[in-house]
Amino acid sequence: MSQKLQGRNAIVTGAAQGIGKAIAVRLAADGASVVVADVNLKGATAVAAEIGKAAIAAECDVSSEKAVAALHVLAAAKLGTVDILVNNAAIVPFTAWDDVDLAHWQRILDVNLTGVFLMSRASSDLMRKMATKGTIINLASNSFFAGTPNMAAYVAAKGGVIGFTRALATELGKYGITVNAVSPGLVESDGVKASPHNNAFEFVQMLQALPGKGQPEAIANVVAFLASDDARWMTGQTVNVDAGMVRW
Ligand code: NAD
Ligand code: 4PL
Repeated sequence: MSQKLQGRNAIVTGAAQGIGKAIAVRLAADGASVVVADVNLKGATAVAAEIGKAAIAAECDVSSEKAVAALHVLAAAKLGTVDILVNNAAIVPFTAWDDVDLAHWQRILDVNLTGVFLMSRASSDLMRKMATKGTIINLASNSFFAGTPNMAAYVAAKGGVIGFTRALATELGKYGITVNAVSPGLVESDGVKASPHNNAFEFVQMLQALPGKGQPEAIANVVAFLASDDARWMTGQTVNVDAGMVRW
């Protein structure tokens, strides 16, 4: 593995399992120090132990302004600054339209969109204070382009993430901070494996240009590229990583 991220400090949210775990493992393999943040502290601690001395586990609910502030106090104290923020944490629901009520809608928006705002607000403020030319990478979803069933609030939140990615790139460009998004198709993550989404692989593969089941490492590869200096001239972009399922 190259050491393209040597000396960089990263926060990955939702890194206790699935795609977030693969991203944390990959950024550390590329030389970064990684804060493995998750609402599931036990899982985050296990991932940090697996990575070794380059990782710190931290409990954080990204929908809580207080928890996000505490996470940044920890990151500033232990690492000094944040060079790479990966907003990966999200709830991935399988909820029939008839069950989409206001409570569901608000919870999904709180975690999947407001969580991205709260983390980006705090990390970019720290980056600016420390004059860090950092980068923010958001996990969107190709469900925004496909209008995937059984996740209406989620699809709406991911559309918000893509819009926010564009706006934040404009706001932060003058500080040398880039903001991009990765948009996965269906990925065989821990969460998907444990949900009815696991039954959609056959259907989704009919739409993909490339055969096979999407794996967390395939997403982590592209996040590692966006986190590296190779991507310094890209900002405000959303990159689909979905075996060619949607093309736009
Ligand atoms: P997952 O369910 O396997 O893991 C999500 C992690 O986020 C868990 O560890 C969970 O504890 C954590 N989390 C949930 N709510 C949180 C909160 N409030 N604060 C902090 N952490 C929280 O999910 P995944 O499939 O690995 O998805 C990761 C990201 O990729 C998400 O943004 C998801 O929307 C996106 N994505 C996934 C797929 C897919 O098919 N798996 C497709 C497109 C996009
Ligand atoms: C195509 O983001 O993009 C299922 C579950 N199928 O979470 C997603 C597709 C899922 C998706 C997603």
